[in-house]
Amino acid sequence: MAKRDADGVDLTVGSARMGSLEGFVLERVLLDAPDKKALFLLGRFKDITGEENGKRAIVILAKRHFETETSKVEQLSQTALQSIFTNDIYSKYGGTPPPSLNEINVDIICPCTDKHIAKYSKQETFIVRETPELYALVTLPYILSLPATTIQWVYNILEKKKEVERLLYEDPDAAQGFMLHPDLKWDQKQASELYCLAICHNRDLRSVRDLRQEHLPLLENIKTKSCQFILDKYGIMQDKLRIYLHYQPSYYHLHVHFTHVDLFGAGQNVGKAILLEDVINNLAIDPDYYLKSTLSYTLGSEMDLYKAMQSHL
Ligand code: M7G
Repeated sequence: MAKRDADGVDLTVGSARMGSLEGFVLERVLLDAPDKKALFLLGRFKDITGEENGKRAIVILAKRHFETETSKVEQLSQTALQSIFTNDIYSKYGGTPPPSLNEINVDIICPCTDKHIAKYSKQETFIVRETPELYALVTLPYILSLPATTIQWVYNILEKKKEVERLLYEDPDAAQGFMLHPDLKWDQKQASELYCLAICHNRDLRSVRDLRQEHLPLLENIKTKSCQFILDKYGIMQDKLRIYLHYQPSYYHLHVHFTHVDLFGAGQNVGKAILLEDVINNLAIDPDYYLKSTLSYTLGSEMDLYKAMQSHL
């Protein structure tokens, strides 16, 4: 009998949710990302009977940044050293820190879809110029064709079925309210790596393309209340926060990214991130800015949206 959680979701993915990656059978390395010190793997979890034809999964392994708390740094003196070379006053070693300082972050998507595999696979990147006509002809039909399940995790958060204990702040107003959560990518160890996500309660807004001047109170509300919360809890001022939306996002339910300004990663690329302040400014100047504008962004050659655009050129 399959083991299920409170929502009836099948938990029998090998031994992953039971405490180890033992049942994971590697199919291939999707992506090796030295900049993120991360490895993206595709494979299958053995099913409960030990057969290898279990659910397909993506496993993302990422090395953690050092914690700077004094007690943690002091423990690093227990690091075992293996000499690589010495030359005059210079020497290099391989080091093995104590196990408690040697943990990695492990993210699992199981079962994963072909879209997840495309998203995390090595691929060529192209710049796309999306006119309002191209949006209507290709992008919007693509978004509408996506199964509702792709944003189930968002609704689980909004309905307080999942990540309840991780909720940082909520404004429950249906039109202008939102929930602030730590992003999946943040392990909450260091404020200098802060990454939060503000998810609005309004379910009609898919992306920046849907924003009009009437949504300015929502955007201002998200900005003001999230910044105040982050200042109170983490002591980070607004001018140390990079606040942005993605276009194209991976998930078409409006959300705003809040990251520490010193945190760098692919999600802040020109051609992907649009600063919230710029969105607010553009809508203040022209109520229909995002209805009328051509928007340029990057797309990977493996993405379904890129393929759909190619067939219309
Ligand atoms: P996006 O701009 O739609 O796509 O951002 P991106 O993944 O290309 O950036 C979605 C954000 O939601 C990302 O920063 C993800 O790390 C984050 N995220 C994704 N999932 C599935 C979850 C989740 O289950 N919980 C939380 N807290 N964050 C998630």
